[in-house]
Amino acid sequence: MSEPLRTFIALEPPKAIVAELEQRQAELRKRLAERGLERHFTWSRPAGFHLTLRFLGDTPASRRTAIARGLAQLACEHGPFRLALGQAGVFPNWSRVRVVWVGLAGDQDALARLQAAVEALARSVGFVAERRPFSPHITLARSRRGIPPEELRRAAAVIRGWAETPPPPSTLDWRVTAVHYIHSRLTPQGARYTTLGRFQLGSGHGEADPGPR
Ligand code: 2AM
Repeated sequence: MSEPLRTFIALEPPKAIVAELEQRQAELRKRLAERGLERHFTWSRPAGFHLTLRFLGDTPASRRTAIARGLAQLACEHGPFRLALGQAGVFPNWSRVRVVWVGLAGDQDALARLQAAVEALARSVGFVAERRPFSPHITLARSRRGIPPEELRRAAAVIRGWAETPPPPSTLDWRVTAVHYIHSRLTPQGARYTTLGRFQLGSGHGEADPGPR
């Protein structure tokens, strides 16, 4: 495929963590639904739970090849590390909820080093530097446009109650072993994701497939 694709670089949590995120998401949906507020949000599908390291947006084929090569190289230089789910929160703030997310705990230093390397790769390939600081999160929901302010205020209170209720202690953490290069297709039903390449950390053996599909 030679036209630009909307792409990004991310970490994908393993099944057990996806299941835990699904539970947390279901609990929030239930709380909002009980108050007639659930319809004001779009909900990430479990297949789409990921930790974005760098959103690239429209990426021509030549840059996709360069990114895949760069990720293969970068994966050689960064070893596996451990992450766990952390506290939930919202962007940008409680009076203007746009994104509801779950944060990350665990080896933040290794995560930050990996993300900085991914950012440097994006720049070296010609992408403009990301101005926003990296704020690791996994998105569970986004608010729809045009919610009446009073309803948004009520929803924010519900989300805050949910975020501040500590979930059952999670002993789950996981070993991050790969970086994924992903194509995002926007459809009326929401974003659909296809993996273009998966790069094993510490091994030096990435599998890239940026070819036609
Ligand atoms: P998210 O991690 O907060 O969900 C693929 O679209 C991913 O890239 C999404 O998961 C999203 O953020 C992130 N993303 C989408 N559009 C973006 C944009 N314009 N700027 C930065 N990140 C974006």
